[in-house]
Amino acid sequence: MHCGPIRMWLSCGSPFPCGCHRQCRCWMVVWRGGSLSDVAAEVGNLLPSKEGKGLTRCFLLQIVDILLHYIKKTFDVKSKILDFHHPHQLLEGLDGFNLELSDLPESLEQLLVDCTDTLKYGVKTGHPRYFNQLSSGLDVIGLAGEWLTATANTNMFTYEIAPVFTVMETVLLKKMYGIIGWREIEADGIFSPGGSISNLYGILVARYKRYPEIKTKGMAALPCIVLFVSEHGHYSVKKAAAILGIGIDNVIEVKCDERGKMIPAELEKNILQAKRKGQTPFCVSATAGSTVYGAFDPLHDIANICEKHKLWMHVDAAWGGGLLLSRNYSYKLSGIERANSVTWNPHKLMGVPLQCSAILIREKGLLEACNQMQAGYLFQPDKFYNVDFDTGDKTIQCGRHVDVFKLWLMWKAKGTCGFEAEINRYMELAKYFYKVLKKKDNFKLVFDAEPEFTNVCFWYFPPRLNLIPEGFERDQELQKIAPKIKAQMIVEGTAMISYQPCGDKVNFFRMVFSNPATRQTDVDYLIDEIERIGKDL
Ligand code: ABU
Repeated sequence: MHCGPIRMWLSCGSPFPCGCHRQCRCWMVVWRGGSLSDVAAEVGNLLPSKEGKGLTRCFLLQIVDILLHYIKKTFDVKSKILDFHHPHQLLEGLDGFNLELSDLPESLEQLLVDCTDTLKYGVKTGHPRYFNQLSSGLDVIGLAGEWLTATANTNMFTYEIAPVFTVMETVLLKKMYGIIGWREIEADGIFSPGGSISNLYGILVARYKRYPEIKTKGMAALPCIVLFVSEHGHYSVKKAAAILGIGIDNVIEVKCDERGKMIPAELEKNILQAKRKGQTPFCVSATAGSTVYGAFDPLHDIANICEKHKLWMHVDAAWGGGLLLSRNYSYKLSGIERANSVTWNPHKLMGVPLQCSAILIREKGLLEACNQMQAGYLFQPDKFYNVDFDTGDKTIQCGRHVDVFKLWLMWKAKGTCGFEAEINRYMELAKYFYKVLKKKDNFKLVFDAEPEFTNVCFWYFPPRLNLIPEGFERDQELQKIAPKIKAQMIVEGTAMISYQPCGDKVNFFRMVFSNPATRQTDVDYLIDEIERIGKDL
């Protein structure tokens, strides 16, 4: 006997061929009323419908099976990372996968097919050969945390509706202050929707600290304020300046050395120049782990300059923050303890499912003073519990997603040592990758020195390019190589790696390690794959 769910499995290419009765019986036991399609079950038959318990269980168990199938494929190196289609193809519809919304409800069976197809046409970011972004991997405990979070479906603004999560957030923040080297009593923070928003918070609070009147009077009450970030710093610093009404012309880019680290003497020169021009410096945003080169700015030198000129020191450690968990490598962030604010994204190096980013401020009360609006309908001061845990008035948003539980659960599961071991392994993989590339004639490193972080930047030269003398003409050709190789990888679904131009350098690949599933064999595979695709270009 084939019931509805089994038809769904067969049509989506599941591993349950005709001998599916064990699976089939299982569903029948789960939901005694029959299969999903037997009653053309619809969403209205699920809980909280009176008789909905069995059907809900049946539906959710099938969702779990779809996800398990996907997870298994994700970790299988032989499976494709993606089944690429162009946007117009997705919009037009693919093999019954139709994104259009209808006036009438679809059956639950159709929804299961839609869930399967949504994953089918997506990207397996946990695949061992997915190197495309700083955030990658698929952590099963983190995933469980995200499921639980979605099930709880609450809002972080008050203790009243998120008692466990708001207190959990304070526990995590305390842990992070301690790792940075701050005392709990002097620190504050919140989880925000990503590194760009955390950087925005850092600059917002820096400005408020210097000019609290900004909150009531606006920018007209301020002199021409300027801030500094290295030329390799994240673009979100400029975006924050635009959002905050500071203006991107008032973000001064400080020169870097060849490895992408801010040059402290240049910073000081820029500060003095700005003062001479009548501008008012108020903040420096240093970078700990730049996006492309993985560079760490010299934080102690920058802290000295900030202290001398009384400037707020923000450290964008969105990418590099996780390295603080490694006893071998945390020295690269030495000086971070002197920062006034820090961005740290556990969804990057620590592999927490997106999104999970913290803004940490070394002054209690400032976040709230800066952002508080005292909405009487939410933050009643006469509640019967300790309203210090109503953290919503520290934020620029109102509703706030629970980003802490998955991190907390992963920390419980791995311990700090577990994160450390993974991070150390990424550093070793980066060194291995660098050493292999160094020996290969057709690969050239953007800088020939051991990687400072897990980023390794390099060009691939097809043999034809070696015949062209170094210079403009060769660069014009080289510029096209990385995009072509990447395009073919995507179309074939074999690997994913990012590329970009940077300053005067034409397109180069940026390899990055933050995926727990990646092994040395995957690194070797990537190199072979680049050569295979690139040799005739
Ligand atoms: N700074 C956002 C992440 C960029 C990246 O994954 O390459």
